[in-house]
Amino acid sequence: MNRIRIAIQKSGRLSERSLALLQSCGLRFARSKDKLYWYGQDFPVDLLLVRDDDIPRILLDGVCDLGIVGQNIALEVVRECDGTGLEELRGLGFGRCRLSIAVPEQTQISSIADLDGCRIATSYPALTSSLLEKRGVSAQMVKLSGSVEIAPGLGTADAISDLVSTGTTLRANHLVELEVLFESTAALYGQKVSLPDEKQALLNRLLARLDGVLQAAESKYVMLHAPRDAVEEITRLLPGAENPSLMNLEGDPTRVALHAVCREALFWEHLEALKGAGASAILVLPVEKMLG
Ligand code: PRT
Ligand code: ZN
Repeated sequence: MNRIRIAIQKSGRLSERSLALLQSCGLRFARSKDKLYWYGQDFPVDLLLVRDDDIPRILLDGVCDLGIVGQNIALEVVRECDGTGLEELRGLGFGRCRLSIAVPEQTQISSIADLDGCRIATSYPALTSSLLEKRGVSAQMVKLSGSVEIAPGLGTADAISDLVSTGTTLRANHLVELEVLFESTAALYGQKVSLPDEKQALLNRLLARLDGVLQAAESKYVMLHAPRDAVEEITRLLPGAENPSLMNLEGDPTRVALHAVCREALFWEHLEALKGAGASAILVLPVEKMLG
């Protein structure tokens, strides 16, 4: 059957962004009553809504072709050894967090090396121990599926390895971040298998749309007026811009209108530098879709 099935998180930090991303690829779904399986309309892509932890297994078992999940979850399964059939197809840039080692405010541990032989509470034992082993540290993993941050206070671990975003949870539990082990974002995963031609063609079409959405999200359309003799310098100052369009300005032969797509983030500092180089009437517009 030439339909693609994608597993996404049913309810949690990744749910809304995962669905919104697929919708911006032009996918629409008929929501079923039990809300676990959504049938794709217009485009043969269906959704399965599940707990995020189940997504790698669902892919490895071939229940779904694609899944959107945090790299933290996928890599834990990969490190556990049976996840080598998973392939990261695209990083998606949302659900950002870091897997960090944190220790009690009062502790003898002051560096990663001091963790040798210590007990570390974590929901990511395989990923944590492999990242520590790369640094020559061998520690004992205490696997917990939640409330990892209370383990040191209970005396069941000397340190924790947990996801951090704002750091509020650590502070509330009198823990300090010792070091970031790994930066994670949500990613689109697939199986490392070859698909029948038609299904592969469908997947390629979906990936091309996804690339268009991801590129557009970073891109900005810039319009400005520039002195004719500063066009080269101004083009150089536009991040990720190629071949701008130039147009004459009626009544002013010394200046031109310049339009360009910037494919990298554009900050106030960039705009200030453009102004410094003689640009005026600078307008920055969002880009909704991009193809080719
Ligand atoms: O029910 P289900 O199993 O599907 O969801 P879940 O509760 O296991 O996962 P959920 O929705 O909390 O997280 C889904 C994914 O979001 C994670 O796998 C990460 O990839 C990503 N993510 C991003 C985070 C965080 N930020 C995050 N801060 N996941 C968890 N946290 C937790 C962290 O474990 C800690 O308890 O938030 C706390 C720390 O947050 P701060 O802001 O206090 O530092
Ligand atoms: Zn989960």
